[in-house]
Amino acid sequence: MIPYPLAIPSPMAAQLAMRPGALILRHLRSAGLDFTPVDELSQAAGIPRSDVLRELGELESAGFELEHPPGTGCRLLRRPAALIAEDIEASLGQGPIEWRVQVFRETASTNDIVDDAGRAGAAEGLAAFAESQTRGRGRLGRRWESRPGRGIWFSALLRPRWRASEAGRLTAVAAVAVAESIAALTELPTTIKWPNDVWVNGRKLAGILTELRCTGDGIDYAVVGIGINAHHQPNDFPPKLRATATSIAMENGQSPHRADIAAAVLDRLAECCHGPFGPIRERWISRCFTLGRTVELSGGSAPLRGVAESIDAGGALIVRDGSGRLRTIHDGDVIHGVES
Ligand code: BT5
Repeated sequence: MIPYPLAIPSPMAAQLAMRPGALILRHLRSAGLDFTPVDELSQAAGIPRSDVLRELGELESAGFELEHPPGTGCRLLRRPAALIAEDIEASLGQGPIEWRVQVFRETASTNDIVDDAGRAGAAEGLAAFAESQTRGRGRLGRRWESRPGRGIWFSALLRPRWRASEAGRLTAVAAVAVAESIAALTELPTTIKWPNDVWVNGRKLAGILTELRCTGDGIDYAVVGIGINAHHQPNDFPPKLRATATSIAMENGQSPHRADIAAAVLDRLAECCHGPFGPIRERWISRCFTLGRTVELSGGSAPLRGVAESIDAGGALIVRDGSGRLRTIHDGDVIHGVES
């Protein structure tokens, strides 16, 4: 597991507020192509001048192209294509969660990193990203293909004050956050397939894996793992996925910078988790193409065929079965368009 740059992958590191490098980047970005004096950067980041110079050096070694001739100040010319924690943090808005971002070059699964932190008592708001996952996973032990550098693979630590029976909301809010963020950045017509997929034009663009630990009737912590295909071309997917998977670049011609997508999703995830679920449920319903269709369910619960009618206040799917009875489904796989 190799963190980058210099982030310590421990719950302790996760308690720190936004890094000085992120504050410097944010300030440089807002100045555009104007030079910013080092003293001003020192004030913006709350660190001494000498530390600003060290931070600038670290940003350069992470791939940021900076210009800082002696006595003139500094300006930002280019950001690297790689995912950098400071870059994501600098792109975040001000929301109800203060995200603490870590980026790993390679790890088994970002869900494991965040689960360890959650179990050790870390506060809500840790977001662990990886350029590459060697054992990225989906639900029910399935594999998640995490082509290095092509996608956004991350997990967020949340501690929602919801009952355990409302845990289905987590996947729903994450799906809304992903679908809306990508639609806002690209205008792609993103849709949601219950319970955890984001699709574009009939193919899977993103998946969500929610894992949680409950205490009694409440949720102690939740790990919301999100995988978004960004820069993939068809050959980046294994042959068996080429007919069903897609990426932002494949649908849109190109992808926004992954740090901007990541920050947009984190901002929306915080907003959706901390607001009332009612309006989020409405947003979910307006994007979901599972509703109103005849579906066949397998996986989580006993096999069932019926018409998907809605989701309830806990995020579960409501299906009317062949005998007209309403059934509440908490997990499973959906096949659409089955004749009843
Ligand atoms: C999911 O499971 O869709 C959840 C995916 C969550 C991935 C994230 S990445 C960060 C975090 N760390 C992890 O280890 N996981 C999370 P499920 O609904 O079970 O779908 C899995 C199925 O999607 C596979 O069986 C394949 O058919 C398909 N699939 C695998 N990789 C894909 C990809 N990159 N794009 C589209 N489809 C994929």
